[in-house]
Amino acid sequence: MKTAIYPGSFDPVTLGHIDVIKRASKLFDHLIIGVLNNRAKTPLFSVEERVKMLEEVTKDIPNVEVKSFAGLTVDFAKECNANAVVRGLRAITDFEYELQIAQLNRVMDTSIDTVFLTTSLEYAYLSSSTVKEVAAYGGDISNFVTPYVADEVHKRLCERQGSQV
Ligand code: COD
Repeated sequence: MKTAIYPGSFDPVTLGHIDVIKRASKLFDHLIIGVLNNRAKTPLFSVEERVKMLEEVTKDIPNVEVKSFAGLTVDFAKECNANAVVRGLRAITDFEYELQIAQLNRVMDTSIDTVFLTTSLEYAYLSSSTVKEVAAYGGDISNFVTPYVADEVHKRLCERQGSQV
C-alpha cells in the first residue's frame, strides 16, 4: 500500500490545496493530510478548526484522512508509515523553498521522497494568505475557497473585529 502525507498550514484550506489533494489521492492508495500545529505562529484558525474544515471539504474522497501534527514532517511521515511527502508548486519562489525542504527531509530520512505537483493554472495565484487579506478588506473570496470555508473565514473575521471594538 502506497501512503503519502500532504503537510501544510492550511490556514485556511483553499481551492488550490483541494486541487492538489484530489490529484494526489489518485496517485496514492492512502493520502494523509498533516495540519501543522505550529505554536510559534498565530493562525486565523486553531489546528482543530483547520482539521475540521479539511475533513469537511474532503469528505467525498474515501482514501483521504486528516490529522494534525507537531514537530518534524519526517517524523510525522514515519508515524503514518508513509514514504512520500506531497507538496504543491506554484512559482519559482515555491521551488527554491520546497527544494531546500525536500533535500533537508531526505538527509534526515533517506526513505522519504518528496513528490511535487505543479499547480493547476487557475489556482497559480492562490494562497491562504491572499484569501485572508482579500477577506479582511471586504473582497469576494468565493473563487478561492469553498462556500463552507468562506463562511468560516467571514465568521472568524467578524468575531475578531467585534473583539477589537
Ligand atoms: N496550488 C498548488 N499548491 C499550493 C497552492 C496552490 N494554489 N497553495 C498552496 N499550495 C501548496 C504549497 O506549495 C505547499 O506545498 C502546500 O500546498 C501547503 O501550503 P501551506 O501554505 O498551507 O503550508 P506551508 O507551506 O506553510 O507548510 C509548511 C510545513 C508545515 C510543511 C513546514 O513548515 C514543515 O514541514 N514544518 C514541520 C517542521 C519541519 O519538518 N521542518 C523541517 C523542514 S523546514
